[in-house]
Amino acid sequence: MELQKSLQRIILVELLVPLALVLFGSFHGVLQVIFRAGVIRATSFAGIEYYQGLTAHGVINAIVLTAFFAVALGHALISQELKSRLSIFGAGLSMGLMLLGAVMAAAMIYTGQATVLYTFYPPLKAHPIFYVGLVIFIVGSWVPLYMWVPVYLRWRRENPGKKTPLAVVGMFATFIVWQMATLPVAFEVLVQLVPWSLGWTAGVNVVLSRTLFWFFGHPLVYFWLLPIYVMYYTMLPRLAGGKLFSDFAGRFTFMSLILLSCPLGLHHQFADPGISTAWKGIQGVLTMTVVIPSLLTACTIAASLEFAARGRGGTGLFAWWRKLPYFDRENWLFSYLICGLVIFLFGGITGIVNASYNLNNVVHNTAWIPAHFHLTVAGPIFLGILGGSLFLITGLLKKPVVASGMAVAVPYLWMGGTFIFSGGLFLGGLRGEPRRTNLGLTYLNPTSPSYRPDWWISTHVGLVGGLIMGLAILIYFVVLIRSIAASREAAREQEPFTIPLSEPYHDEDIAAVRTFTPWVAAAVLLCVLAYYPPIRDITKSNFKQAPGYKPDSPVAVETIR
Ligand code: HAS
Repeated sequence: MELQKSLQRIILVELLVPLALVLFGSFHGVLQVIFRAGVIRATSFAGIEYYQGLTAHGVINAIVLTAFFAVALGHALISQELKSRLSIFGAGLSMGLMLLGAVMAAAMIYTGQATVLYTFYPPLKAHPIFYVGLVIFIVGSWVPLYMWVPVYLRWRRENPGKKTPLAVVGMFATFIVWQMATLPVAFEVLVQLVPWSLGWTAGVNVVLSRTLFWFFGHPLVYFWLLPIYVMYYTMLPRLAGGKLFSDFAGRFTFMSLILLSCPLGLHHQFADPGISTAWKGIQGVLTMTVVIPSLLTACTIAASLEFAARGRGGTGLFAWWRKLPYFDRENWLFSYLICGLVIFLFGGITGIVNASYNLNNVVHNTAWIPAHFHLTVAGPIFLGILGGSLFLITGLLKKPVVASGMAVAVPYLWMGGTFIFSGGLFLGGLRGEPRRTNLGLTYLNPTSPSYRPDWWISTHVGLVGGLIMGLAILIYFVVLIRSIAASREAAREQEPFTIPLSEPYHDEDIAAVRTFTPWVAAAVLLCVLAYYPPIRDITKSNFKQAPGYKPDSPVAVETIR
């Protein structure tokens, strides 16, 4: 069944608009490494302040791009796999709200009225329009789940006893996690930040805001990861020429991420005052449990790749790796997914370091942390989105991918750049180099009393990596624009566009992963157990209400209006 024409147009807008913004987001990323290496020794460049650019970089790349991609991929997969038409009104409403919210937030960032970084927690203070824009964006991203539920229930009635397609399970898991995660942040924004930014309240309980933010912020990373896991489980084995080793492993991973994504955000606050060490310790242990679905994914995907490689004549204990289609131009999407997996091995290991309560003291708020998250969100997630978007855009437009050799080069260049960039940041982080700091003004400035010559190597290694990443993005856009400009392919025009999905090798049917209800109920219960005691302690503590600040000044600001 071909996707409805109007849905196709909505999906195209949801992919193309954020990708266009990524040009700005990436430009600010490249500027970051230049500032940090001390090549630019100024508070601003081209009229954009250092922290303003950092805010745009984080909000565009980590929030706007990821959420739009999840919605677009979800629409395509749910419609295709349930062979159902979706509500165009619902899809259009969701797109309209998300675009409006993104434009409001971007306008405030670029006019210098929302320099609050992507975490937007107080005492950094933004214009009310920024917060209202965020709320509208989030509400828009809630709509798809409520559109898909009736479609899914109808499918279940019409297909009694049939297993829900794995891709559908994965997309529902993504948006259930998103729904649960966004409730606390909606409370933070509506009850604390909007009244404060309007000047109705004098200050904010910062510890409460940070806790509500990280209640959202950690599941946010699984909201980013889940659509990419959907691609790993349902598309990668087929792209490799094989089958998914275990269907159960996929279902268990998706269900267990519903259960485990939310109740562990305190591992971002190991260094915060006002929260007992007992609850930090408990959530630290829970953080280690969320590693399990990812380790299961590593084993299952490796087994699926081995099955495919042996089918292509691969032999030996490890030599079969050589038979995978790493550089196949016809199968260019494989390279985006495999490079993401290789990067994620290192992102995952460094996440386990961060989650260890004692080791976290060494790396917290240092350059180590952005090194970790560029091997996760800027690794598998970003490459999955770049590859997935190019695939969907050209597929829906029935156009060929022009310069497919260049398309294959992008993920390898990006992977090399990311490893070099993150290598520099890891090294710097272990030597105490701070994150979110315009190092060129002070620590990388030989005339400053704070000069740290021992940070020169790490920041310059980071600079080289960042420039390579910037080059990879430019090449990607050359491929994308040339492909969009190419003529339609006659052969493709005859065929309906479908996303190629893998068959399972082991098709287990296990009752525990058949329905969402017990997993969602357990997840809600676990969240209450994990968060009620620390939030009660915070609200009973006598914290002073903090006034607003800007990131580059130690002096409190008046209400920004
Ligand atoms: Fe994290 C901070 C712990 C995963 C993103 N994380 C961050 C921040 C971001 C982020 C953005 O406990 C910074 C937030 C800020 O601005 O302050 N993280 C973890 C842990 C995991 C983890 C335990 N993080 C992610 C993912 C992210 C992400 C995924 C984005 C999508 N992280 C932390 C902690 C902090 C933190 C602390 C706070 C630190 C602080 O002090 O501020 C785990 O989920 C990781 C599990 C993953 C694995 C890897 C499995 C490997 C796979 C690949 C297999 C490869 C194959 C192919 C098969 C165990 C699936 C091989 C092929 C060949 C050819 C070899």
